[in-house]
Amino acid sequence: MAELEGLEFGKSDFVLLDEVTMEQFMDNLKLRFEKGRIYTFIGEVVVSVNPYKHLDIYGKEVIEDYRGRELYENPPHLFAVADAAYKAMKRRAKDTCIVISGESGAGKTEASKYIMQYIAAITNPNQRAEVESVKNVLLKSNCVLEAFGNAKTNRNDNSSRFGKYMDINFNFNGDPTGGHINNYLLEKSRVVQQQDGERNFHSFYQVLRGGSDELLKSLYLQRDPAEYAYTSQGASVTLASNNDSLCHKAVMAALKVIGFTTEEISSIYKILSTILHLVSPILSALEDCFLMLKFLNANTRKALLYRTVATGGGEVIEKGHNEQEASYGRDAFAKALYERLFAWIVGRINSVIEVKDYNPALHGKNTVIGVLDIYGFEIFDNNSFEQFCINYCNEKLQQLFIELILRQEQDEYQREGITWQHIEYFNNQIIVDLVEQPHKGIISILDEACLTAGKVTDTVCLDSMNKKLGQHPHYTSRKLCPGDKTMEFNRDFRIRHYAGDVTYSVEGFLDKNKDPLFQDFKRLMYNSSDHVLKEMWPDGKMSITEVTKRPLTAATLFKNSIIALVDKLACKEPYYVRCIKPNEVKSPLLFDDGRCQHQVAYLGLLENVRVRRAGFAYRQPYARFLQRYKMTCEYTWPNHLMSTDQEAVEAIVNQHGFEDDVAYGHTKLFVRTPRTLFTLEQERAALIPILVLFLQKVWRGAL
Ligand code: AD9
Ligand code: MG
Repeated sequence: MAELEGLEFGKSDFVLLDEVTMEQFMDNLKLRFEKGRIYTFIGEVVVSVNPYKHLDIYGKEVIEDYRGRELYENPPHLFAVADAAYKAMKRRAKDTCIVISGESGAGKTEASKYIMQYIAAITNPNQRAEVESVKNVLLKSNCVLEAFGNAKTNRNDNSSRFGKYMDINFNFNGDPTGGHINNYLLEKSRVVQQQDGERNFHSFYQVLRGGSDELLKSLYLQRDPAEYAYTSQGASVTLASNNDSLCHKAVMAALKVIGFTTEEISSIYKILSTILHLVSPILSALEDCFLMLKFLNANTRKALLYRTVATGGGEVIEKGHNEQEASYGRDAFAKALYERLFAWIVGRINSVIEVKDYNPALHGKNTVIGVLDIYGFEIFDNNSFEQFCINYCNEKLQQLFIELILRQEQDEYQREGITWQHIEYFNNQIIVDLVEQPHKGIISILDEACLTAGKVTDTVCLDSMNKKLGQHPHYTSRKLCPGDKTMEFNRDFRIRHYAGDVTYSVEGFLDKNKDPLFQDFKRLMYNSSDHVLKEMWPDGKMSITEVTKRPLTAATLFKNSIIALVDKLACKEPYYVRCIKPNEVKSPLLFDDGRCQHQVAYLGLLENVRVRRAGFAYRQPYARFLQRYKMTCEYTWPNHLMSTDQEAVEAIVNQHGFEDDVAYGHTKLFVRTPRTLFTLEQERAALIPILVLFLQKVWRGAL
């Protein structure tokens, strides 16, 4: 077993601080970071600080140290949480989930990968081939999803530009039988536009740099990303920390392991090439791509230059694009091609890992561990629709955290009549409402503007928000606050999020929310004889007159998917990893006090410590506690003569001298520290063989 840490490394659990103050919290966090101890507990929550350097703490021996151990037996680690979630799932047949949160670059994706590696390492001891293959696909899917869904941003060289929730299914043996991935809101605007210093999705650079000469030739591609407008806008085509060429080979290998066919892999790269060529000045190269994807015909050029519209009278007419409309249509097409490609890849992986033929009667209950790695809170210089969605998602997750960790806990103490000093925390429900409330919330106002016929501009929509939300304490804009020069008239609005103020520019909001893609493109793709491409565009089947029903807007679709996600998480036993980014410059040495303190504050970590410290780690109904531990006390074994179960439980507690560590609720016993239960468990384990021997003798008539 790993040595528990000495005091020179600070307190391994924030619950052990002398006083719960921001100062002590920060001192401990900093001390531990400087000593290379990046993980610290708050009870069962792990706080992690990105080390920005390789640490030798994820190897096989370390995995063995944590395997099957109790949380407090080892120093804090992701593996401890992964093991706790796994144990709960296996021993108590509970669905569990691990929610990893923190801002961009805080280390969420790395954490999720270590957690998956841990689960893979401790399962399937008998090396059954079908389980090994499921594990392999689950692990390999990361590499593919990162290639297509991650990009270099100014905050993180490998920033996830989509949210990911992965369910891993287990059989009654505790071995993985399959899984399912949900992806959320890929930042598709990146396909056509990148800020200074940023890149498009990794996949483009990987194929350009790592594809064989033959592949590139067959795709009509030049090797240099600077050749293409979509891969060179951010003027940052190389990654210091990543080798595109090697990654391409790894992705190709992963695609094959997962089970993508040669035809499918070929279609994926043809689509990437087509996207790059959409902005090529050489028309013939673009037409070659269309040919390659088998949709070049008389309609192709028409789809790019015209749009078919249904008039009010049901007549169908063709309308020529002006230059601006044509390039708008082209960009929308490029974004949609990539988005559909990504969604299709996720769906294809799911089709391989989904649990097939699971028979609960035969295999026992199918349980799940969910791992959530979703974009953290974002505050950029320029915040647009994407940041609005991402930050709304974080509000929802914070709400879940409050609900599960802060509120339910306190509610239960109250219900059970335990003396309890209520702990104040900021409840962000009011901000969630500001965004999602029907009729009154920002999303509703946006949708209404999108549905209104005629020219409703972003500015008109902003006016409407100002009118409806002017009184809201978490909403403001320059019009409402004319003296505030940090916002622009008729363009900006500001939300006071739980994590801080964010100013959004409303420019482009309506367009991104409507997310229109002319039906002509969809039909064209659907009619391609490239099966893979066709599969991505099932809605291209509809005729123009069928399309009149308006699809849901991007914000509403996102809202619905996040509400479904929260529902999914809420019915599982949650485990939390709270990631902190120590500095803005990716340095392993720098602990930026201000930045860290800000994150600790908005993640609600101090409140978390307070609730935890005042609270009780374990609780059990009296009858269950008694059933399990009655053998450890002479007054309760084999049966007690007291008038209630509670009295019998008191007898056990008193005999062991645990009086100060427990409280008696109306129906349950509350235990403050895990060590108490651990001692009882050990005693029970030591007694069982003696009891078995005793019972065997009774049966044999020897006694
Ligand atoms: V984003 O919201 O997707 O932009 P993440 O996912 O929170 O962000 P990520 O896990 O990608 O951040 O971490 C950023 C970088 O920090 C990684 O590429 C590593 O270089 C570095 N990192 C993070 N965690 C660790 C770690 N445990 N050990 C070493 C780490 N380096
Ligand atoms: Mg990430």
